[in-house]
Amino acid sequence: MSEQLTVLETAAAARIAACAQAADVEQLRIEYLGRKGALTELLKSVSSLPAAQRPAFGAAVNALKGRLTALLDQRRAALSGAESARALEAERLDVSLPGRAPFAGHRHPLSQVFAEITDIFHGLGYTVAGGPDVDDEWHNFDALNTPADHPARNVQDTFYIKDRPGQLLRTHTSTVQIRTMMAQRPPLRIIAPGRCYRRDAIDASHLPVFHQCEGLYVDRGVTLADLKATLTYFAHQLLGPKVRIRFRPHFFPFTEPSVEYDFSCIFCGGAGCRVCKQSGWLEISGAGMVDPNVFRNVGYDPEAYSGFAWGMGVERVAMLKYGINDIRLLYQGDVRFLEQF
Ligand code: 2U9
Repeated sequence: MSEQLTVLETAAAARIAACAQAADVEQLRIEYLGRKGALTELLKSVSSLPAAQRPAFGAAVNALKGRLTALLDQRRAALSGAESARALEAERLDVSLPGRAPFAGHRHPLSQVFAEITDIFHGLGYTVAGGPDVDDEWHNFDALNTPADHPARNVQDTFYIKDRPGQLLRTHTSTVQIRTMMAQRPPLRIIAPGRCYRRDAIDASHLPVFHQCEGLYVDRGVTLADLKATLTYFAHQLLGPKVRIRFRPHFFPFTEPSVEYDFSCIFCGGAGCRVCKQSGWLEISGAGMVDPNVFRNVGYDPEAYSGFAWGMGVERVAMLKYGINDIRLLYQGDVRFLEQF
């Protein structure tokens, strides 16, 4: 009998040691110690033995049961340790790797230029003024001393609102300065950034909807020297201290005298390159001393007050600043283009 137990124990120990998974150990526990297991059956058979042998055989089976239970527990513990080690290894994270920065986006280059222009003029004491995109001929043309036969008034150049006589989409933000002057007495220092509309055919430098930032300074004794100093300061703040500015005589109905102003080319320093078409200068826009007729139209006394005004196309400034050669790129929403700025 005890030989039979030794054989069973040797086989069971070998099988337990060979288990590769916790489930195999459980299978062996059932096989040996379960309700119909080998050891359980042996214990049941005790009653069929001669009475003299029963106590020793029962004790031997119970002792074997204890040893097999211990072997099964050890193997199960060893396997669950190995299994969780394998699971941990599979989930291993290298916490020392640099993180992936989330794509946060940034301001559109046009908005960046708007913010820069606004900041610079804030620093000079200007406030931002706004007005409606849909305005009327008086604010857009008449008040600005633009004659009735001026070509800019043509339906080929200006978007008039159907069925609303005299109403139009403003062609410049000068309407904002007119409205502000009508509402406030001098001194006045305002910039008027905003959307404008012109019936232009779309090409690399024109869009029918674009943005301007205009400025107006009215007080007693304001001169062209103030205008020149202001735009020079602006150029230095926007593009750096080496940029030079030049003025060329021009004509606008709303300013007298009028000028066009250029900045020295930021790409070649003025030596001449492809961007400035070898001229050394980048044409920015126009400016001038407010025409006395404009002052009369809004009820300001031109004998008491003088002022200067300037305009600039914000897309043009952005294109010059960032070296962009096609205005349409600013409106295509292509992230590969936009993320460069
Ligand atoms: C008032 C009086 C005068 C605003 C001015 C310009 C010259 C100018 C251009 C900017 C880019 C047109 O769209 S653009 O090509 N503008 O050259 N603008 S003086 O003069 C004013 C404005 C308001 C009451």
